[in-house]
Amino acid sequence: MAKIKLYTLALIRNDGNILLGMKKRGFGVGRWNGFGGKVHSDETILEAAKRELLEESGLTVNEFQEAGILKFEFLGEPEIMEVHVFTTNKYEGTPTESEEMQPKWFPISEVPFNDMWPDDILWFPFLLKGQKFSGYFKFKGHSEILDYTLEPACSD
Ligand code: 6U4
Ligand code: NA
Ligand code: NA
Repeated sequence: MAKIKLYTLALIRNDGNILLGMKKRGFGVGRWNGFGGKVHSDETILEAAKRELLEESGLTVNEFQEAGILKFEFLGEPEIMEVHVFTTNKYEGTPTESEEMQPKWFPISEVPFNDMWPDDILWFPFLLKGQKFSGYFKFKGHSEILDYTLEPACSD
C-alpha cells in the first residue's frame, strides 16, 4: 500500500483575476502555482490551507470552498501526494512576497499554463466554473503525465 501524504492548495480569485505565486524554492520551484503545503499532524486540512496561505502570501481567509482533490503518483516514488484544493473570493490583506512565493494576479484569460504544473490546464476549467473535481495523475519526473483520470465530483 502506498503511503498518502496530505497537502493543500489555495486559489484566490478577485473579479476576473486569479492569484498565483512563483515558487522560489523546493517542490515545483520556477512554476506559478496556488499557495499551500504539507498538512501538519496537529491540524485539520482546512487549518493547514489557511496557515499555508497566510505564510506564503500574507492573505487571511475565513471561509474556503472545497474545490477538488488531486492525487499525484511519481514513477518510482512510494508516496502518493493527495492535494486538497480550496478556493475563495473573500480574503483579507494584500498579497505580499514571502521566502517561498512571489505573488501575482493574472486575468483568468491569461493564466500562464506553460509555466505551471502540466496538470493545471486540465483541472482549472473545473475550478473556474465552480465544479468540484477529483483527479489522479501519474507523473514521470515533474513534466510528463503518463496517465490520468479527472472527473467531476459530487458537491455536498
Ligand atoms: P516547505 O518547503 O517544507 O515549507 P510546504 O510549503 O509545506 O514546504 P510544498 O510547498 O512542498 O510544501 O507543497 C507542495 C505544494 O505544491 C502544495 O501546495 C501542493 C502543490 N502541488 C504539488 N503538486 C502539484 C501539481 N501537480 N499541480 C499543482 N500543485 C501541486 O497545481
Ligand atoms: Na508550499
Ligand atoms: Na509553505
